[in-house]
Amino acid sequence: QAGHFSWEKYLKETGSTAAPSSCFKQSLTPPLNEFKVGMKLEAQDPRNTTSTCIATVVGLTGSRLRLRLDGSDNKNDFWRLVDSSEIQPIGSCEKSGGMLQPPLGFRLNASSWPMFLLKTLNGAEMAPSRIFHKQEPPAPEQNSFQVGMKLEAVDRKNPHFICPGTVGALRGVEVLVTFDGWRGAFDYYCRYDSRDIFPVGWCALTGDNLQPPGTKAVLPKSLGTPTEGSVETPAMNPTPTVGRPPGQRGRKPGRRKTKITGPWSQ
Ligand code: MLZ
Repeated sequence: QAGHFSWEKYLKETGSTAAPSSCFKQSLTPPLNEFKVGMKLEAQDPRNTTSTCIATVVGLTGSRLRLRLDGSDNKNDFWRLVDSSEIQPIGSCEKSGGMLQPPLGFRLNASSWPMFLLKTLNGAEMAPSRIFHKQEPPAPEQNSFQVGMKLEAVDRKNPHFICPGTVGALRGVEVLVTFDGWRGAFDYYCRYDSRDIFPVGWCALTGDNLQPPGTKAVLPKSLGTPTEGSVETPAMNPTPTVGRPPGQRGRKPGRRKTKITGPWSQ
């Protein structure tokens, strides 16, 4: 498709290499997503991980589900891989002797939870257990990432986005994920076996939509670190300048009118 990001060209253009898939806790062939919007399942409350709640699939994106906890609002959606150990079929919690909990921020009085639960599950379309994946892929034995390797990573501030990134540093079992073309506001450290990082080509395989790199230059260390929100700096390799006429400097890429296509676009 025209204007779409091509890793092949980008890697060549930037003289970089992709992190080998053996570095990741992801299956070599992405897990099949057979869920449908509207299906209900059990999920760990991301804001209160000791409770198991009822969630509804409100969207599908590649091998991921967009989930919303029943009884919560629409401002706290979260995304899970279909092979995540944090989701399970309805009934699993009870089977293991647990009790389904209201989500953090339950919009009704806590005393109305049992009735709410009853009504929520009555006639609900429950995701069949056969579409869940038995287990998560095994974690690699050790952190084998190297600084400079390219990957695809969930933007944790905008978790619906998976973006091209680079390993910026290593810290024991942790990896610093940096986002290409962004100055650092979205960077995070995660464990090497995080489910939020993927090998180059993952989105192309799953059909999830990979964002193109941003357009902000990253200054070399010798020139100092630009402060957040500072004026656009002159682009330096491998930062793209294409599609950013001087009059548009500072425009947020998310709101640009013209698509930015780097030399790595097909
Ligand atoms: N709305 C935001 C999206 C930034 C996404 C960055 N991903 C690494 C913006 O345009 O600032």
